Amino acid sequence: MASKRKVIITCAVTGAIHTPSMSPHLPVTADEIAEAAIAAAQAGAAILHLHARDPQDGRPTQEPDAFRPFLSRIKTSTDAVVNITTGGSPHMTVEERMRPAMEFKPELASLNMGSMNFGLFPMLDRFKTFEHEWERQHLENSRDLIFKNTYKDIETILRKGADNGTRFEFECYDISHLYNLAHFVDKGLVKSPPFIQSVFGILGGIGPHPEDLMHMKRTAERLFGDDYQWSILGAGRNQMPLATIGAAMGSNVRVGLEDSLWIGPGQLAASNAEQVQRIRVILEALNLEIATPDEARAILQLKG
Ligand code: KMH
Ligand code: ZN
Repeated sequence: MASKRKVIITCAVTGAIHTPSMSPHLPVTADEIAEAAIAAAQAGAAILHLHARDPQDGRPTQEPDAFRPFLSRIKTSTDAVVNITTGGSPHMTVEERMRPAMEFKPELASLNMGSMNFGLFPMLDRFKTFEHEWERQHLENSRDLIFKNTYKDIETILRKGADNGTRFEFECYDISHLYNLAHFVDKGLVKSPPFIQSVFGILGGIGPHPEDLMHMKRTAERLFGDDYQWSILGAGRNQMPLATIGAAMGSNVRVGLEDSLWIGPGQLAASNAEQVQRIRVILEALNLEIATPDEARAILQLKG
């Protein structure tokens, strides 16, 4: 009997985009992040993509000491692949953003493949009351914000990651980011297979239409042939529909409260695990199997 394709579920647990006033379910403290991540792994996430927050007001932080307590709890309670952000928040400097990945040398880290506008301000139409002033500023200031990922920045992170045995989730928010990745593959700085996280629906990046997804896939195939691993991340309400379309076409998937606070129209997800369970049901209905963490390590050729 032919074996079923294994799909890697990544869960992005808290991120740096959403703010605590938007959802009471967004994990903020180290204990909340650890518990949410462990539950997501138990629900079927093979990879946990992790950011940290200041426990006082929920502000994103790249302070390694803010990561340490939840990393150690996650490592003792799960065998999930730990993926540490180098994106941090678009408001931070690249040096700040790199700190935790350089300190903890994880198997996997994110790497954002181009500079771009990063429009968070449309969320002001939906969310009007904030407990902390920084939350409003975080959205408002994105009108005049460049998420800086120059060639020098990308090369620095690639070289330091290689020294640490860290491989990357290449965050590609637009077609040009695939060409940037191909450039670094050609320079010999990226080992195959690159793990491409195609991001849809961020204002400043490619849109969330299925045609956009097709264009990303066709371009990735033209640039990398069969020699890449593809994953789909749809922002906000696009999360489940795009993950479903992508999975049916051969992609891996990413869910989690970093990317969407929702489980249905107007309905907040109660947890990260709820989104993992939802995509798992969809994948199984598509006759696909969930990759275990060790299967994900083998597929992505991680150091383990
Ligand atoms: N928040 C996502 C759209 C990163 O952490 O490097 C992309 C992201 C960036 O996960
Ligand atoms: Zn992230």
